[in-house]
Amino acid sequence: MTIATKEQLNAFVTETVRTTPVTDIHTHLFAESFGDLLLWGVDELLTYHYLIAETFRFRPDLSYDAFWQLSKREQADLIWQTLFIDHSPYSEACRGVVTVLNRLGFDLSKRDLEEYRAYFRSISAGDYIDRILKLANVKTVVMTNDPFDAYERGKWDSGAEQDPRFLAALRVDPLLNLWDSSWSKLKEQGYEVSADLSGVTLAEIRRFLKDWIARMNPLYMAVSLPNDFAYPEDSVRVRIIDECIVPVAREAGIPFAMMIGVKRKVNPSLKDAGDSLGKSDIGAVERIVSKYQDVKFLVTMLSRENQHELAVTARKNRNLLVFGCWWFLNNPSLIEEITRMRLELLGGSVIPQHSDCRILDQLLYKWDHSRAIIGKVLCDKYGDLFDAGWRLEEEEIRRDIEDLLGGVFWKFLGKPDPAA
Ligand code: RAT
Ligand code: ZN
Repeated sequence: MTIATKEQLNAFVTETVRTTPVTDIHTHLFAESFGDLLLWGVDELLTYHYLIAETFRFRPDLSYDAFWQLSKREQADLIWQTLFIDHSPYSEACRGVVTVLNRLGFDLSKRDLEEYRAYFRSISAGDYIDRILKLANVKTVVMTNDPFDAYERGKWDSGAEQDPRFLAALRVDPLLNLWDSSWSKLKEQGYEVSADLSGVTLAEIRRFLKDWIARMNPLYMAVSLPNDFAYPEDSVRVRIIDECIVPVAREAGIPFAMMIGVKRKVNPSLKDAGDSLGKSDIGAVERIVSKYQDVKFLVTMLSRENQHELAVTARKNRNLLVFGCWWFLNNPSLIEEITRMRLELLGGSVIPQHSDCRILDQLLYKWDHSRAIIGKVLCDKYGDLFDAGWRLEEEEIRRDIEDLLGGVFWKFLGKPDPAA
């Protein structure tokens, strides 16, 4: 049906973005068969590392050690008191908890943490996964799978049943960022590697990657890179990228995802909450993607300052697909600015958002909040076309939105969407 008025247009776009199921291309969520790796429930929500950082800002009296010695439940109590009772929870991470509790149907007027906890004791992980995926309207989530994690390796080794809603991504950070300590872990897994990359080391790293690709069937390999990531460079990291990651990505026909711009542990006392960001050199991205035009790269950058040049670089390299508003960018004002700019430069050849959820429940807020902004930006973009006399069919809008929320990813992979 042809859209006849601006009002109809806005209503249709908003509703379609709200109701189109999502493929969430980067999360830290796990299927139920991964046991303790799957985090869910209100105590996990409250102890999300984003909220831990915010709590310390209001509590100069609280020592880091004292906080870390508390049980998870005590930490959650303290965070609830500090961020939700002593102050109003309008930071994005706090607002996220409010959205989740509201979407679960809790009475927020009572602010009764015990009542929320009672619900989580009453439901099984399996039922909760079903409930959240349905409520969030997320059809597939991509996990972050770490073959260096002994607990997770055990889960893969035990051949636990696969859940088709949770797909794998092979994360290789230890290989590229911590080779000095990870080479010996590879050796323990039976690979003939040495610290100085001599002998058969590079071939053995390739064997390691191929073995894990065979076991996990990952959609891509992924790494987070520091803000001073350089390419080319005479370094262990770049040798492993050039001689292991790139050839294996090419052979397996899967992309290499680079998440660039992290400054790890600027405040180690904050543990997971202690990482920061820095502006990176877009030249490094330009050089690697143009050198390997037969390899696909998924790239997201953490600094706001890199966003425009990253979008322009994607215009020049079709093997580069920009994705998501990552981590410190996953805030409404920045999502709006970045999404608007990307759609203006790249049309719909972009993945506007991923959730980065660490806790299952967060799917509700990360997607609710992002969908609202993506919808708003699309209303403006389609509205501009409408004003210029371009008439749109509902089917065309539906197609575009399905692409933005998953189709673009699957087409880039060259694979059919298994949940389509
Ligand atoms: O967003 C986060 O939770 C970060 O701590 C990181 O996990 C980041 O997203 C990453 O994948 O390294
Ligand atoms: Zn992440």
